[in-house]
Amino acid sequence: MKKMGEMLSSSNSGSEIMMGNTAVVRAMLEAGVRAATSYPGSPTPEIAAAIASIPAERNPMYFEFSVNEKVATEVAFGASINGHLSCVFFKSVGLNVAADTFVQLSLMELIGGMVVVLGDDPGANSSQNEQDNRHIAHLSYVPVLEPSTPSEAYSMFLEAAKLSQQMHMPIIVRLSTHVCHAKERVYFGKLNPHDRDNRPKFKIENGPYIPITADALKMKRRALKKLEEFRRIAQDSYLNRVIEGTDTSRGIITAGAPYLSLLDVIGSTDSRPDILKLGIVHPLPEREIVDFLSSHEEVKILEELDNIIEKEAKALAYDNKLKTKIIGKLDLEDWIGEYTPDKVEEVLSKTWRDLVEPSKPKIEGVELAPRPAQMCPGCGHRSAFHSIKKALKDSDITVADIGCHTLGYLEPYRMGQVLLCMGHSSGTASGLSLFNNSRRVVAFLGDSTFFHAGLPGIINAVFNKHNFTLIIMENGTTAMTGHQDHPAVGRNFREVTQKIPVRQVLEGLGVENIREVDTYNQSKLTQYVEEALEEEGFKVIIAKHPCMLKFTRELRRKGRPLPNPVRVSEKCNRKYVCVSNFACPSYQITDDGSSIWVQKDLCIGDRSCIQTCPSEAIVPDDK
Ligand SMILES: Cc1ncc(C[n+]2csc(CCOP(=O)(O)OP(=O)(O)O)c2C)c(N)n1
Repeated sequence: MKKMGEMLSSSNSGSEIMMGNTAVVRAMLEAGVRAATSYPGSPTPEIAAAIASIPAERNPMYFEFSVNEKVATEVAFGASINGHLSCVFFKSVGLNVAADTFVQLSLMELIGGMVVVLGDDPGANSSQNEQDNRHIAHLSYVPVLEPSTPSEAYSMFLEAAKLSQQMHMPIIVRLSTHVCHAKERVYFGKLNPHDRDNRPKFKIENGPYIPITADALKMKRRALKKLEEFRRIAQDSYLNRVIEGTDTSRGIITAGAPYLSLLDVIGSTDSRPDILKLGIVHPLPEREIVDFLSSHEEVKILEELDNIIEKEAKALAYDNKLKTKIIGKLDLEDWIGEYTPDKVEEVLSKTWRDLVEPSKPKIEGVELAPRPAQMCPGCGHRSAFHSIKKALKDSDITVADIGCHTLGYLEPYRMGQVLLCMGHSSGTASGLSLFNNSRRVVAFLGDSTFFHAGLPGIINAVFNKHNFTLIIMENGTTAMTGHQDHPAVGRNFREVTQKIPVRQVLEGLGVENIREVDTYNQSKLTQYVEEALEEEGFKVIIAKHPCMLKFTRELRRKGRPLPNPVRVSEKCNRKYVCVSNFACPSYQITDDGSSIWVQKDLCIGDRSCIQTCPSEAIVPDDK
């Protein structure tokens, strides 16, 4: 990490093998970004990790994890209209949370410039959906650059920053999971010191900044005009280019990660179609597309996620009375998911069988052991679900939220029967409790999510007197995305800060019925849930235990030993509660099913399992 930070802040030009996410940070520094903001979410958290690696004295950039993506966007916006180049980055669905703010940005004069780095997630590898944020860019009149490689992530960020500063408009650099995480040698330029003028430049005359009544329409007209100006730039930009092939009757229009997969698939074929590789995917370079279409008989549009370029290309062909056959994606049976080389091979073989034959699987069926997602050994959420389940009836309705605790929906806990997005659980539970006198409703919520999007649902539950039990799974961190601090922790990205305790916030919001318990105190938690479920109204249980993955990592870093693991003694009566109900992955059943043993390298010695054994057979291995 130290080496990475030094490389990122070195004033010399050079080259290094780095991830797309890291390359973006080098570009941020070279471009002179003053303020960067984010809320964590895959595939972009390594951008923050790279920023954290820069020695403080060599980092001129302010960075914060804001409480959610909307606030992050607003902080970056505020910095920009005060004259500072800013950047906000987050995952695909983060744009939904930021949307109310984000859609306004193109109406504003962003005098310092502002780059929005999005981590889209084709294949929904780590998101609750697979959304194509080009739609939101269209809706918001914001240009989109789309790199295919880490090197392009670097150079396109620089280009986006330059254009955004020139045109005072927001520009998206749209990454996808593969580009964020791929590694390659990136050649970077010098890091010249930037003029650090700290005088606030905000002036109302720089605007307009108030989009109300007739001005909202004037501002929309300006935004549309700027987008057209940007289209003219796109027309001549080196970011869109034609790569000539050997088959001049056929062409492919593509962008982003699918371009690399395409090269993999057709690299060695004799008759390669021409390729129009787009780096600017919104607004499209219309003249270039029309030229490309008109000089080919057939053109395949190879794009990941939705068929946005396809629709625009077809409209352009119609307007220009072109006869070119345009082959999109909707005729494919299964067009969703990541455009990996395998997928592109499948797609192209359906389009042009003579060009690409579907290859046989290269590796004959290797059987891998199934590895379902699961909570870590010692996870406080496991103790919570194990205890809560004892208090629930089959008819109860349980509402999941997003975080590590979502895993409670898995066997054997089976809690959390519906999930929309971060922070939905209180609102959804409120709706489920309407006209409902027979089925009790229980909702779950993580502590980072509490601050991110959980508060309005809670306030609404107090305000409108809803009837359900909310269990806040407080583990003192944003565990799922890599342990980022949140407002209850007492640290922000840079320094020790004031703690904003969950309980005090609840009390301040007027929640009267609050219980709080450490989840390792399993019988107490069961009792609290039983009691709360018998009561009317809105009840909150704070079920807390520190994230043990974070805790054990910190111990290891300090060179401190973990407590001894546990073992199963001869008292074991083969009731299998440790495996079947508690389901800590440290417990294993022997192949013949006759006994249970503890995998010592998994057990962290937390001992939360001891109380689960009806035969009292689990003992610390030091006895
Ligand atoms: C809008 C949005 N932003 C970010 C994410 C990524 N993400 C998934 S869960 C989560 C927070 C998890 O933290 P917490 O609520 O404390 O639960 P924990 O994982 O610690 O149990 C985040 C940031 C997301 N899914 N949606």
